[in-house]
Amino acid sequence: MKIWAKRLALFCMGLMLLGGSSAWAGATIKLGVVTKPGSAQNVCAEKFKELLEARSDYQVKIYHSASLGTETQILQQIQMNTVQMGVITAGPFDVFIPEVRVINYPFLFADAREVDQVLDGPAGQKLLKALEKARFKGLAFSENGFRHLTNNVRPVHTVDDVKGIKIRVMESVLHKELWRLLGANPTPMGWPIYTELQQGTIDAQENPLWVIWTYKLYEVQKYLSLTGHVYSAHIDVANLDWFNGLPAADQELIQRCMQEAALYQRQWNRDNEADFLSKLKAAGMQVNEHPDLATFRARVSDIRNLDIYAGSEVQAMLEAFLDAVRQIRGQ
Ligand code: EAX
Repeated sequence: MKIWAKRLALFCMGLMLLGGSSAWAGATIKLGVVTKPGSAQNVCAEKFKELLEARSDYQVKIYHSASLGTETQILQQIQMNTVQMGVITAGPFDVFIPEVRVINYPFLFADAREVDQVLDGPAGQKLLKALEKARFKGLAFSENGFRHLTNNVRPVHTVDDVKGIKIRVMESVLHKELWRLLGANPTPMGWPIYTELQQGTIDAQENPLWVIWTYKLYEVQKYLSLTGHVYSAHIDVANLDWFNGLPAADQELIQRCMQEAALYQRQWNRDNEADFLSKLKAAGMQVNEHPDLATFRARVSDIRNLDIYAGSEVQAMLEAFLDAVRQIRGQ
């Protein structure tokens, strides 16, 4: 009897071990991006897939080109764990986690060097941690890039030229408020927006240069002003509970692969920016490379005192980011 009981116990343990080790081996991770192949999000997602599949038995299935809906909808699916991961523009996160408005604070970063130091330093890590309140595991920051304004109404040199222009903004609290302050007439919409621009439902939009090129917005937008008003990160996330349920070694591997993919992708974006600009000029866009940004800054100088930055947690996050930038500049 005793021997049989022991054997049975061993047999059960064996089954459990087998089950435990094979539960994730070869598992498929669903990863969502809203954009199409060739886009910044896809470059990061594809690099992540390549790295993780080369180093493990995981399979990564990338859902792209709005096949899962807008970025807001992808975030909801990640929360429900019907999709495990995403490379998502920071903008739409700020409805879920108000602290994210801090990364998109207008004119926060002067250049890529400041971006990297802040996002890869303690301030960026604090922000990734804050995502856990909405059940996201923040893995890394890749990038959309600095956002610039395009429109069909008139060349934009000073902030007064923006007055009354119907502009599409992301489904983001910060972006809507920002364009209202600048004097435009903002409408939040998910991505993509080519048809709306073509049909004239909206006159303007703002995005990094790769977007304007890859989505052929030069066909439906005449004027481009290099406003660089907001640095647009992607936040590369997973469902928190799914992630925490993985073996520790797998968690580490997934995090490392995403961090490497993000660094690779940021470099890709920066290496290609000048090229995107010349292509847009060659395609006939009328470009203002040096708009009067002082007029834009003046209009938003009060933004930190508005409701969107109220609340002690958002305030503390904003201080952490502003401090980090001041430190880099030696102020
Ligand atoms: O990444 O919605 C947006 O404006 C995003 O920047 C777009 O998805 C491209």
